[in-house]
Amino acid sequence: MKSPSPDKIRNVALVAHGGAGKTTLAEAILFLGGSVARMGRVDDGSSALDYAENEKKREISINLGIAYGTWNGTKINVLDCPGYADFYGDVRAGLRVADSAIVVIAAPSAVEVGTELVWQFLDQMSLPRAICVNKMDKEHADFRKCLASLSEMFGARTAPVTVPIGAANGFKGIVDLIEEKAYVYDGPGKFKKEDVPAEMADEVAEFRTQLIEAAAESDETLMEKFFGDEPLSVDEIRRGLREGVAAATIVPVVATAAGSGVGVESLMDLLVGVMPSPADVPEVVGAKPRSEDEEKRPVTVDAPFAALVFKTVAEQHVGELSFFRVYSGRVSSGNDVLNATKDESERMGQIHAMVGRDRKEFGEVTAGDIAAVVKLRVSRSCARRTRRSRRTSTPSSGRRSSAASATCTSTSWSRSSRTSSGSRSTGRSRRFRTGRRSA
Ligand SMILES: Nc1nc2c(ncn2[C@@H]2O[C@H](COP(=O)(O)OP(=O)(O)OP(=O)(O)O)[C@@H](O)[C@H]2O)c(=O)[nH]1
Ligand SMILES: [Mg+2]
Repeated sequence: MKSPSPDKIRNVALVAHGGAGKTTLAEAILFLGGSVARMGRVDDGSSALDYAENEKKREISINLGIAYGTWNGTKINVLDCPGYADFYGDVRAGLRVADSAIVVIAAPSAVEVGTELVWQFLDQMSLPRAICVNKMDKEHADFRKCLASLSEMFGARTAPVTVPIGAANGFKGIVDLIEEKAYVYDGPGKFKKEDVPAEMADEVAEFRTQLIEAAAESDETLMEKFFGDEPLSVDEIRRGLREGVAAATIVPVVATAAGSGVGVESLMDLLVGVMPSPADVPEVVGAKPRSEDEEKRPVTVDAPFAALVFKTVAEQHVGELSFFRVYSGRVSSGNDVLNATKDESERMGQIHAMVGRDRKEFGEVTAGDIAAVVKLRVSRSCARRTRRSRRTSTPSSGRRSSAASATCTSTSWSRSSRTSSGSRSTGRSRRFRTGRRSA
């Protein structure tokens, strides 16, 4: 397996109040994304992500779950964050390497304390986000109430992209407002695509106008079309939303019942068509080892290697497994890289793509992607690595090329001024603080 190009990757964190359905949603994404043969469940211990014994026993997520699915040729790396406050360390770890987040809320409860907390985290990190109103099949589920609660709590400009057909026992599926089609479900991935039900015509027209207006506001040419009463194409709506999400002026909303896989396809369409890829976010800025100089690393495969280890776990029969995100360049098993925190050389062990506990061998990991490597000698979570140049691959050679010596250090996210065109910028820069030990 090899990484796709950065524009074909989405690194998305699922965050929420405890029990809102993040892991269930992630399981549906893995199933529809072709990574698991059957959709795992938290309740019967078959979850691919909540696989630790104490997670199975308590039926909650304790660790950050990391897995991927593929949708329309795009690799979606899912970072399933725990919901309970005791485990917020792992939420931070997941958000640190995500390019966007899905905030899951349980439809019967709407915004909860944990929703407010994760929203604050996302604000601090200026992370683009969408909202998933889940559990639409449960009693007291009320989509409009959730939208009102979101606006009231966060003042967010929400733009529903899908709306539910019915609620609670009467929940049948969703209407995709971009496509103007109804998806009537009969289990995960099993649906009939139909015309919008006649009784929902007014509601759909109202929400669709809101959506198109929100999308058009992000782009002058789209705005002209909107005021000229010209219809916007599916691609134009997605383009407008993409720019609005990146500029943090729009928060798209989808309705799901993740437990039965309802509405998850549209969420995956949103991830691929609207949410930012690693190529859409500004290049990383790092501090050169042994110097106060900064160096920028573009998110391209040909740039020197820079990565961040964001989580280290001890796995039975495997040993220590370190999850890392590549910010620039490429790396394969057997490469020598520099741990810039400790100023020591590190040989990359076997690299894997993870689906919860299951591993798939990874040939080469490139810019923007996330993978796991076994048994690193010196690197632990939050250590940063750059590729050692060929000249320095033997410990005795002692010098590094300047290209290889620039490094990414600990992250401090800050908002950057957007480009005047507003395009391709998420409105945040990735700055890596210079708080590193002197060499
Ligand atoms: N009826 C219904 N139940 C759901 C749905 N999604 C999740 N659940 C149930 O809600 C409970 C919690 O689901 P999880 O997926 O573990 O929620 P979570 O947000 O990952 O929980 P933590 O990670 O522990 O915060 C489980 O019993 C799920 O089966 C849904 O769409 N409908
Ligand atoms: Mg969970």
